[in-house]
Amino acid sequence: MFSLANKIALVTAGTSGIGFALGKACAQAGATLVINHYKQESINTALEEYKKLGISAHGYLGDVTKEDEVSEMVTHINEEIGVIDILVNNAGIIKRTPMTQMSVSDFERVIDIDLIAPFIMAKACIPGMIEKGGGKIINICSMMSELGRETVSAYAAAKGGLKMLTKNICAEYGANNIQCNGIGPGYIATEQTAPLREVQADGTPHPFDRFILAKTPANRWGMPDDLAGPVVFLASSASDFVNGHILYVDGGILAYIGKQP
Ligand code: NAP
Ligand code: GCO
Repeated sequence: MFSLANKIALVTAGTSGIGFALGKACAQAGATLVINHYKQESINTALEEYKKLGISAHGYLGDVTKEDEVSEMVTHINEEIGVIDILVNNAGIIKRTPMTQMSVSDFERVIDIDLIAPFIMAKACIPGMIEKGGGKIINICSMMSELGRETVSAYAAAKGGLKMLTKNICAEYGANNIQCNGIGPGYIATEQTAPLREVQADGTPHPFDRFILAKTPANRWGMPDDLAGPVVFLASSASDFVNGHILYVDGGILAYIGKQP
């Protein structure tokens, strides 16, 4: 029931970080892997990395915030590879600025990529899924789908909205055998969180690094591969009766008040 054989999985920004780990997991579970990015160079590099793992993935160029590019990309994938069975909305950015200092354009950019793009991608993929008799949509949410934190107002608003978009796709298309769920990663060691883990000039850990370890019962940062099992579960028939759920893969952060300093 955890096999993805004969399924076509599209991972947006499946080129690095969490996206690469999600793509690798889907491919190693048997899926035909399709990755997307808005830079051809990123696609080319990633395809080489997948090849080193024995995975022959397909790459398609497109900025997920642009509906025309997404529509063209999905049409090409459906024609050249096959109708997409599994959509993983992974592409995302964060801007860390105190809200009163954040420009409206910066706020809008985060919303565009982290919330509106998953809407655009799902809107493009759902008709094919319905025709095919069903599908899986997995939205990459966040701790910030549940919690606020200083400087990440746009990101929290987007990821909170993504949680509710996930539930609404479930509500609207569950009858078409489409399961739409989210994965809420905790703090994962990728490029995106590198600034929060930078060793200080005096050689001591970043204060935020210490903070997250104190907030995480697992007492470690997550690694992208910690998300492999969860994504295969939600992409496979093992989760056919799971819908509108956000699966938090956070080492226990959301369950824990935090270690006493
Ligand atoms: P990352 O290393 O920054 O990767 C994000 C990817 O999205 C980058 O390749 C980025 O490309 C790409 N991207 C940005 N805008 C795009 C667009 N318009 N079209 C296509 N691709 C675009 O981040 P990550 O840590 O792997 O995070 C991946 C996802 O997990 C994000 O949605 C993030 O919010 C979420 N998440 C991360 C963590 C964590 O702790 N790392 C925790 C919870 C959730 P460029 O970098 O080249 O612009
Ligand atoms: C931050 C981090 C977080 C993580 C992730 C946690 O600045 O707080 O970047 O937002 O990326 O979303 O789940």
